[in-house]
This record gives sequence, C-alpha cells and structure tokens, in this order.
Amino acid sequence: MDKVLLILLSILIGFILLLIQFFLQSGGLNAIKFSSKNKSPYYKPSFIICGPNNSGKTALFYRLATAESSEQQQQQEDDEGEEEQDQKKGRAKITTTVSSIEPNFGTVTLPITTPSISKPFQLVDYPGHLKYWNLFTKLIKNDITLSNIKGIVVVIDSSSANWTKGSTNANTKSGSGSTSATSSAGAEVEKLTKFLYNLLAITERKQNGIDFLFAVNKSDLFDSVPTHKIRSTLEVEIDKLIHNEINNVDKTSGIDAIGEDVDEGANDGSNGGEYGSGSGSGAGSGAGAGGYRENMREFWLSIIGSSEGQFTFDKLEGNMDFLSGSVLKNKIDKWESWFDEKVVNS
Ligand SMILES: Nc1nc2c(ncn2[C@@H]2O[C@H](COP(=O)(O)OP(=O)(O)OP(=O)(O)O)[C@@H](O)[C@H]2O)c(=O)[nH]1
Ligand SMILES: [Mg+2]
Repeated sequence: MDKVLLILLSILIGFILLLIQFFLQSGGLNAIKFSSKNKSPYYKPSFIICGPNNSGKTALFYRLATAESSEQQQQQEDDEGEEEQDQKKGRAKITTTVSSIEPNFGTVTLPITTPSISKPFQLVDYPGHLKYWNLFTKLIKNDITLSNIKGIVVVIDSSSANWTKGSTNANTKSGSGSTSATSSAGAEVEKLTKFLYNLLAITERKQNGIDFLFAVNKSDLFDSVPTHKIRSTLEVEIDKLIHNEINNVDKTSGIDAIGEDVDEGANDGSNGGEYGSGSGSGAGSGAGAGGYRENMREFWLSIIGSSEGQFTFDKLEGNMDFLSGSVLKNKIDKWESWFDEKVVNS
C-alpha cells in the first residue's frame, strides 16, 4: 500500500516539475504581465507641440520641458516593440539647429505660475515633416489617445517669407475651378493648411474638441507678420481647401496628398514598409482613400453648415487661440499663460 502511495506521489512531483519547466520556458512572470503591456508608455495627460518645419518647436520644447532622464527612456524602450524602438532611436541627439527627425518626449509641470500645486504633464515635440503624418496620428489616437490630450500647440514661423509668396489676396474666393487649393499662398502655408484640415478633423471628433494654441513665433524678426493676418490667411486657405474638396468630388485636389507627401522626398522603398502598417490606422478605420476623403468632406460640410458656408476658426468646438511670441527672445509668457489656463480650468 505504501508503495502505491509512493509511486503516486512521485508521479505528482514529476508532473509539478514538468509544469514549472513549462511555465519558465513560456516566459515566466513576464508572460503574465501582458495586461500592463497593452498600455502604451505614452498613455498619459499630454500637450503636443507640432507645426511646420523650422518654426521653433524644438526650441520651445526645450524652454518648457524637463527632458526625460536616460533611465526613463531606457525603461520605455524596454517596454516597446523592436519596430518602435528603431523609429525613436536618436531622439536624445536632437538639437534646435537641426531639423528633427524623431519626436522628443519630456515633462512640463503645470501651472507654471503656481509651482506649489503644479503637476507633471507629458510634452511631445513632433517633427514638422508631413511624411510622419501616419505615425503622428497613431501616436495621438492610439498611444496617447485623444482623451489624454489637454491641448495642441501649433508653432508657426511668422516671418513674411512664409506668408507673402505670390499675393495672398483675402478677397480671392473659392470656386475658381483651379485644382490647386492654395495657389495664392506660399508652399509652407499650403502644407500647414492641409495639416490643419486633417488634424482638426481628428481632434474635433472628441466631445468639445481639443483646444489649440497657434504660437505665432519669431515676433522678434523685423518682417514678422501680425497674428490677426496669419489667422485670417489660414481661414481663407482652409475655406478654399474645403470648397475645393466639396466641388471636385471626382477629382484629386490634394487632400490625399498628406498620404502622398509621405513619399515626397523620402526614399520610397524603406518608407513603404516602415509606414505601411501605420497608414491603416492613420487614415481612419480601414476605409480606403476614397472613403477617407468622403468622411472628411462630410465632416467639413458639417462644420461650415452648407456648401455656401464659410470657414472660420470660431466654428470649431475647441478654442483656437492665436498668440505671438519669440522663443529666441524668451517672450513666451502669453503661451505659458495659455498652458496654465488649460490645466486650471480642467
Ligand atoms: N528669430 C528667431 N528664430 C527662432 C525663434 N525660435 C526658433 N528660432 C530658430 O529657428 C530655427 C528652427 O528652430 P527649431 O526649434 O529647430 O525648429 P523645429 O520647429 O523644431 O523644426 P523641425 O524639427 O524641422 O520641424 C532655429 O535656427 C532656431 O534658432 C525665434 O523666436 N526667433
Ligand atoms: Mg524640431
């Protein structure tokens, strides 16, 4: 009888040993932690700095943020997949004099004016190149998520070279039949217009929208264009783009160009693979390019009311503030107040 018990006991022990071995081979405790892996390391209350190239985003980022310690970055890299790691490598090397190729992640403690009650917020400096559009939408929609975004700062270079190429005539109305949506403004304004057209369609889907600060930078320059002029130029250009899209349903007029610009000036072979997976989530719930454009048309039509309606920033749910300043001369107090306002009122 004792012998049988002994045999049964050794079978049981052998079985338990087998189970332990299996558990260790399949990744041990790490395998159990899968639920916490679902969350992106960027999933936290955030402010995003974005906008055209060379406008001063990285310069502003370094004025406001305490950059992450290398330890934190290492921890994040450990948490990320290999692909994401490759995309983000080199961010520590960024300086303000070089056009950024990777986003910067740091922390800003707000409100700035009352440090005693201030709390940390993630601050993201996103490079201006449109070719990062799909990665950008993935970051704001899937990683950080819209509900975590407390505000978006669009840094704009106010020097007149960007704003007066050709004649930017505010009276030029849409519907001229031209296929170029922004023929009267410079190339930079055209890019910014497309960027806003696509970005606002994402942020306005959140209830009450997301508040924007248009940080009209480089006010120290002698040819700096006044804030109200920049606001009205953008309104006119976005309005043209909207009407162009509505009136030219079957023609290509450049909206998908945000997708096409992905390849512009970049080397297609590597980017095709790298950004391929991002494009599905970027352009919106698996719909094809046609479906995406149709959605955008419907969205903008709902903002301007009817096809005769005119676009103004006031028609958006989010607050759109245009404030001038200069990172170089450290005149950023108006922008700092905007940041404080966003956290005090929420
Ligand atoms: N005159 C003037 N120059 C500025 C100001 N702010 C930034 N700059 C300069 O503008 C250039 C671009 O600044 P960055 O901060 O690197 O620009 P960015 O927006 O990060 O550009 P990308 O990373 O290419 O998207 C740098 O040479 C800065 O010194 C400003 O307020 N006035
Ligand atoms: Mg930069």
